Amino acid sequence: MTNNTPLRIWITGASSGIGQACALTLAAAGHRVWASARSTDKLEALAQQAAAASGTIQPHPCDVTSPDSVRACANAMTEAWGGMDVIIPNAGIGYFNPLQEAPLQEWQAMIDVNISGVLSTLHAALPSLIENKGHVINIGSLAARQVFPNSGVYCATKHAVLALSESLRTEFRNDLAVTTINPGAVNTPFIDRTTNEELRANYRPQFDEGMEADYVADAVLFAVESRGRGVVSELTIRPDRR
Ligand code: NJP
Repeated sequence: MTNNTPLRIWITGASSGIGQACALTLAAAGHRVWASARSTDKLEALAQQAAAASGTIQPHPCDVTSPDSVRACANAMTEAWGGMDVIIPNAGIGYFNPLQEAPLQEWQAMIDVNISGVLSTLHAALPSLIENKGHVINIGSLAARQVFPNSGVYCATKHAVLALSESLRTEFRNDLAVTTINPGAVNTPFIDRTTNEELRANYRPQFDEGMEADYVADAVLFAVESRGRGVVSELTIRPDRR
């Protein structure tokens, strides 16, 4: 397979931000994108946007906190397209709060989506990926390499994602390419979920001035299309000087 061959790519959390930008960029490059999330109305709009430019984005509902939903989504893709070449388990959330103030439910929600959701997605995708000598592109974070105040559990979940990438890379070195993209602040609705109003207001400008999501998508495209030449195992990208 050359790096020009259209690939079958599953992106979770494709209804917004980085996932949405990856879906559009990869479809514009001629790849077939299986786009999943809970907000199916947004996925339908995305599919229409891609179709208008002759791109293929296939929407499918999927809640990554439900292993049944994840398995059904993976099965639907492999039945429809005969397999999977790339998985991008991008769905992820962050609630920023000092450790002693955070509601336990927020910690649990981050663990459910950012760790258990990624695990369920990988578990469902691996058989087809291994068969096709495919590619795992995990969306880590600067928080996978550094720890910041007010986001300890988020940082812990992203450290877990990086550990999973390294585990996959060492166990499947002959069968899979594994990439971790570690972005700094990206201008998406990500921070709006934070319930601590003071922190949300303090952090919002950093995200407003962050990278645009399509810059992250370009990095993902570079990693995807490096197939046949080498593997981008870890890529850290930060907001530009202003
Ligand atoms: O966030 P946002 P980003 N099941 O809020 C989905 C990482 N990151 O694009 O289900 C399935 O725009 C949700 O879909 P929906 C971050 O950790 C970001 O910025 O329809 N999907 C939506 O599509 C995350 O891993 C920054 O609500 C679920 C998507 O997740 C990734 O980038 C910096 C779901 C979230 O879109 C994308 O984040 C960094 C569920 N249960 C890493 N729950 C940054 N923005 O600065 C949520 O270092 N989703």
